[in-house]
Parts: sequence; structure tokens; C-alpha cells
Amino acid sequence: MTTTHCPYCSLQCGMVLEGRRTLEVQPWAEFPVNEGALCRKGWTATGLRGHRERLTTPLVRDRATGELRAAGWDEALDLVAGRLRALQAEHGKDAVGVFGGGGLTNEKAYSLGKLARVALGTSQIDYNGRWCMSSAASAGNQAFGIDRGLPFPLADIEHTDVLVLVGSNLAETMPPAARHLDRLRENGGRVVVIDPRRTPTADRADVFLQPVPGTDLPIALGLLHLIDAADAVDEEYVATRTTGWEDVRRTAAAWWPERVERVSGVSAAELRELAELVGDAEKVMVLTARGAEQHAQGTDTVLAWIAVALALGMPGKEHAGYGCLTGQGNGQGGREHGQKADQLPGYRMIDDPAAREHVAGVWGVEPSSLPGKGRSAYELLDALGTDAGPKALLVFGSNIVVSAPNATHVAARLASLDLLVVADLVLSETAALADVVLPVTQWAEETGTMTNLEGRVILRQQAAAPPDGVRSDLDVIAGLAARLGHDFATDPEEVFAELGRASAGGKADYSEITYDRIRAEHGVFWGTPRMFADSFAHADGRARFVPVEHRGPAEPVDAAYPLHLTTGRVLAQYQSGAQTRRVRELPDAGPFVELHPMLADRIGAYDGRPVVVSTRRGELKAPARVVDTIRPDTVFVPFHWVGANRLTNDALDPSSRMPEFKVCAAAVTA
Ligand SMILES: Nc1nc2c(c(=O)[nH]1)N[C@H]1C(S)=C(S)[C@@H](COP(=O)(O)OP(=O)(O)OC[C@H]3O[C@@H](n4cnc5c(=O)[nH]c(N)nc54)[C@H](O)[C@@H]3O)O[C@H]1N2
Ligand SMILES: Nc1nc2c(c(=O)[nH]1)N[C@H]1C(S)=C(S)[C@@H](COP(=O)(O)OP(=O)(O)OC[C@H]3O[C@@H](n4cnc5c(=O)[nH]c(N)nc54)[C@H](O)[C@@H]3O)O[C@H]1N2
Ligand code: SF4
Ligand SMILES: [Mo]
Repeated sequence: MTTTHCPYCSLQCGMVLEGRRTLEVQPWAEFPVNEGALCRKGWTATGLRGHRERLTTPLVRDRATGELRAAGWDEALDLVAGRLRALQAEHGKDAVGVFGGGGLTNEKAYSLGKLARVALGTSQIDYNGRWCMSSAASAGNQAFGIDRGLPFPLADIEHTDVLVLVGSNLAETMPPAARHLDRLRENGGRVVVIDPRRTPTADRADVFLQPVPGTDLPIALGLLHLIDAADAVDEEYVATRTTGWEDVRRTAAAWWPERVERVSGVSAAELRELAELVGDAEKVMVLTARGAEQHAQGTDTVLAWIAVALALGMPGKEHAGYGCLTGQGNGQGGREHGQKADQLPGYRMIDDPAAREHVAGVWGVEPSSLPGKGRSAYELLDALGTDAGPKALLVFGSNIVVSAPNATHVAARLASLDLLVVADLVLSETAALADVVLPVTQWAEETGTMTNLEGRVILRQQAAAPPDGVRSDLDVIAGLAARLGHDFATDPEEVFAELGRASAGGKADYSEITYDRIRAEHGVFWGTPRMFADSFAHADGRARFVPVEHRGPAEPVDAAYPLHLTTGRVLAQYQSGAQTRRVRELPDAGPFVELHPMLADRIGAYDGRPVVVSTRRGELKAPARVVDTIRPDTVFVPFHWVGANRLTNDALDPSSRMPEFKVCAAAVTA
């Protein structure tokens, strides 16, 4: 019997694995975050163990036939290291790019960053967290001086008065967390959901607003307008704990409710009702997720919602404030230990001389040998194979061709590389394009830490032996490093201790956390569980109001593409689907197009029959799902299957570099 955590989302639900050969998932009732509950994906998580599609040998593309063939580990790693060295000799260090993932353990993310900065000397590393919570991170840094998804434990939800969920469908994306909404309502609290679709989460709401995609920012400005007009601003808090309110107040003054209604489709009456609800409440908690954040103006949108929370005097108050519901298993830790283009371990910035000196000291290299800032995820992919861009890419923990925006373009960039190397458990759509595929262990077969959405560092413990022929990412990274002349640790606990030293004194300081403490305490928070009670992380201790204006989606609708396309998730599938589409017990019906009966009528579409969604970038033919829960001017496609991202727009947020996954202009025909 081994206690561990689910391989998927940021809730990192605790579970018990029983057995040695075949593993059975059992509840771990004592683990506080999920109290024994799991969603369907968690209960079936062992479905990939022993799966016939599990990779168990390295694969190398045969030059003569163009096919992937089995190879030995030494052959594969020698080949990769040799080609990387040759490409760097010819084109310089930045000829090699590295792409990581927010599903990797802290130890792996740390080693991958070190591989890039020390063994390869390249600045070109980034990861799929840019697709995920980077806009909230960027807003959190600006407003609070620190980026921690939730600055309070998730269960605090139950004790607030009004919970505002902006673009979160947590009943489907973190099902065990939905019990907090139920308990909040039992306690007399209210739940507000803002989503263009009436989701299972909205079904649990007392107030549901159904805006046009991409208009959460004007809704926030409209609320600020009304809160100010009603004298509901916490003047004392604003005066003593924040700066910048007057500028935001001036912007909000121009967003009277009728103007918000024209832009967002949310009626002035609904907005007034919501302003009154939050204005009168003692404790208000605002949580954003991908619906509000995955926009070319995602950072500004989060800043506007943070401004609402600040104007009401909430951040730092018990059971109130602002938080972002991070998504991936290690969405929080994955961004703290150095796989982001501008960061070193401990959430240190790579262009800060003191940070470089500290981390170089731990790594035993000269600070001047560390590269500078690299390209962000999409910019990195967009540059692949170009004159100035990387000629080789190493991918650990992301299925890029399914999950990146404007995927046809991204696939072409990957095809233009001299060398694509993918480490994965299965032959994902991206691995299938690689020159070298390296088979790795999966969660139940290895040990490592993850940092959940609350900043709680938890321990996944090995429950079973990996299949023969498979190596852990830490082994693979160390194997490459060794061939490039560097000695990296492979024991997870040893890597964690090194990560602790590298992060010591940084914003996310893990130096006091040990595996033993995590085991004894059901996870250990870095920093404190509840932040901002006395001060914010800026030098003056104050939070910032940052003035923002509404620009609207990068690609507005027009006569040729009159509908808003938005994308997202369904309960039973995870991300690019590389793992969950292979789990037999999970339904895998393929992509579908959700549309309203009025729209279906107009174009002659029928439930279950194919429709074609087209955008300026591509087309997708898939069955229609006719539902009255979506806005009539909006269509929704889940991205767990190939296709959705051939449609999406690669417009980026200027500050976070997050792509606009959540809205573009589309046409639909039957
Ligand atoms: N089942 C399942 N659970 C998951 C995942 C998964 O793949 N499958 N992935 C995990 C990860 S990495 C993440 S990031 C999280 C994501 O968790 P969520 O953010 O909850 O998931 P999404 O479905 O991407 O988006 C949430 C909602 O945003 C709405 N939306 C779309 N456009 C807009 C808009 O402009 N404004 C507003 N207000 N809402 C909008 C969508 O209709 C959708 O219901 O889920 C995690 N959990
Ligand atoms: N249209 C649209 N696109 C989106 C989104 C959206 O809402 N709409 N959401 C975006 C978001 S929030 C996210 S987080 C991304 C996620 O999209 P991806 O980055 O593609 O995430 P996954 O599908 O989790 O990919 C992980 C891959 O790594 C493998 N893997 C799992 N564990 C390990 C490991 O420990 N080591 C290694 N080496 N490999 C491993 C899996 O088998 C899988 O192939 O998608 C983004 N794309
Ligand atoms: S909610 Fe997330 S962590 Fe929990 S069982 Fe489901 S996928 Fe796993
Ligand atoms: Mo995500």
C-alpha cells in the first residue's frame, strides 16, 4: 500500500495504490485536499499501466525508410548528444531549444532547467505553463509582487460570503473541489459563475452571468464603476494597503452598466445585482481560471478582477481575496524552478545578477556562463527551424501539436527542425513526429514532489516497478548531461535537496521542505498557507491597482466569420488526451461542436450530425452537440483531440505571452 497523488490536475488528489503488479486505486481519506474523493480520471488512472501502447524502448527514425525503429538507450542518447553538439558547434548554443511541462515533478522541472542552462548553455527553454496560468502569474506579480495561484487554502472557499468564479468550470475540471461550493451554500454563502456556457459549475451558482467570450474585463470595470458609485469602496484599506486606485477609478468611471451591456451581453440589471451583492458582503473571494485568462488581454483581465477584490478590501482578509485556479498537476511548482524562459530556481529572475550568482554557486559554474532570457513558448515554437531560431528541440511532458494554438503552423515549424527529441510514456501525436523518442516512467513508477494549486508541496511515491526498458526523466536528463560533460543527480530526494539549496532565499523558497516533512504533514506549504495578511510582496508592502482598458479580442467577429469560437475541457478527458484517450474506461467520443438550437436551426444542423467549423487558420468537421446552455453567438470545441487547435488564434498577451485560446472568429456550416 502506497500513498501517492493523481497523475493529472492541480488538485493533486491524494490516493492509495494497492498491489504490486496490477495496481488498484483506493481512497486516501486523511489527505485534506480531496478527503478521499476522486474524479473519474483519478479512479481510472492506472489504466495506462501495462497498456499495450506504453513505449518500452527508445525509437530512432531510420534515415533510409523514414520510419521509427527500436534502438538501445546508449545508441539513442549518443545520437542525440552528438547531434546537439554538432548543431551547437555550427549555429551557436541557442541552436537547441527545450520545451517542458507543468505536469513534470519539481525535481524534473529543475533538472530540465539545469540541463538547458548548464549542460547545453542555451537560453531557449520554456514550457506549456505559458498556455495555462501565465496571465494570472503576470497579473499577480504586478498587483501583489508575487505569483502564487491561491494565496490561501482551497477549503477557505467554504467560509467566504460571496464566491465569484470567472471562467472556471471546476465541477468538471476539479470535481472533488465542487464540494466546497456546496458547503459554502449550506453555510449561507453565494456562488457567482461567469461563463459563456451554463456549465455544471453554473448549475451550482446563485447568480450566473453569460457574457460574450473575451468581455470579462469590461464586466470587472463595470463592477468597479458601480461599487464606487455606491460608496462601497473600502477607503481605509485602499488608503493604507494599496496604491494606484485613482487611476483605476477614472477608467472605471467610463464603464457605466449600459455600456458594459452593449459590449458583453450581460444586462445592466444583472450587473447592478452583482455589484450590490459583492458591495454588501463582508467577505468576497474572486477566483479566475482559463476562461478569463487565455486571452490576448488575459493579464489585463486578471488585473481588473484583482482591482475589484482590492477595491472591496479583500486580499489579505481571512476567507476572502483573489486567487487563480492553476490547472496542471505541477502548474505551481513547474513555474518556480527554472523551466520558464526568464527564470532560475526559487522563482528568481534570470536577469537579476544576485540571482545568477546564487544559482551559479549551487551549480558550480561561473555566473557569466549562464545564458540570459529566452523566447516564450509560442515564440519559441514559431522560431523553430528559422535562421535565427533553434534547429533542435527536446520535449519533456507536452503534446505540442495537439495543444499549441494555430497547430498547423506549429506542426510545420516542428517539421523544419534538424532534430526533434520527445520523451513520453506513449507515442503522442508529437512523439510520432520525432527523430528520437525516449520512453519514460510514469507517476506510479517513480517518486517526486509536486506543488498543488494552493502552494502545498506534496509527494508522489513510487508504488510499482517500471516496465523493462523504461527510464525516469531524471535518468534521461542526467544521461544527456553526462554525454555533454556534466554530472547530474538522478535520485529524486537528492535532486530535491539540491533544488532546495538553489531556491533558498528566492521568492519560492523550498529549502526547509523535506520528503520526511511532507510525509508527516500531508504536504508542506512554501511560504505561509495564507499570504498578505499584513503586507504584500512589493518592497513598500502595498498592493497595486493597475489601470487597464478594454481592447477586445485580437480577432473580432465579422461578416465572413460571425461567431465566437471558444475552447476548453470535458470531465473525462485530460489535456491533449495523450494519456486519457488511451484509458479504456474513459469515454472517448472524439471532438464535437457545441452550439445553440437557434444557431443549429439557422444553419440546418442536427444534434449528432457533422458540422464544419472554420476560422482563418483551418477547419474542423465534427458532430454537432445542440444544447441550450451555450450563447447563440458562440460555439465551443474541446481541445482533447486533434483539430480544435487548428482553428485557434496565436495572438499573444503582450505581458504573459499567453495565446488567445478562448476566443476567435469562426463560421459554422452544416
Ligand atoms: N477534466 C479535465 N480537468 C482538467 C483538465 C483537463 O484537461 N480535463 N486540465 C487541467 C488544466 S491544465 C487546467 S488549466 C484547468 C482548466 O480549468 P478551467 O479553466 O475550469 O477549464 P476550461 O474548460 O479551459 O475553461 C473554463 C470555462 O471557461 C469558459 N470560457 C470560455 N471563454 C470564456 C470567456 O471569455 N470568459 C469566461 N468568463 N469564461 C469563458 C468555458 O466555457 C469553460 O466552461 O483544468 C484542469 N483540470
Ligand atoms: N484550444 C485550447 N488549447 C489549449 C487549452 C485550451 O483551453 N484550449 N489549454 C492549454 C492548457 S491550460 C494546457 S495546460 C495545455 C496542455 O497541453 P499539453 O502540454 O499537450 O499537456 P498534456 O496533454 O498533459 O501533455 C503531456 C504529454 O506528456 C506526457 N507525459 C505525462 N507525464 C509525463 C512525464 O512525467 N514525463 C514526460 N516526459 N512526459 C510525460 C503525456 O503522455 C503527454 O503526451 O494545453 C493548452 N492548449
Ligand atoms: S480532480 Fe484532478 S487530481 Fe483529482 S482525481 Fe480528478 S484529475 Fe485527479
Ligand atoms: Mo492548463
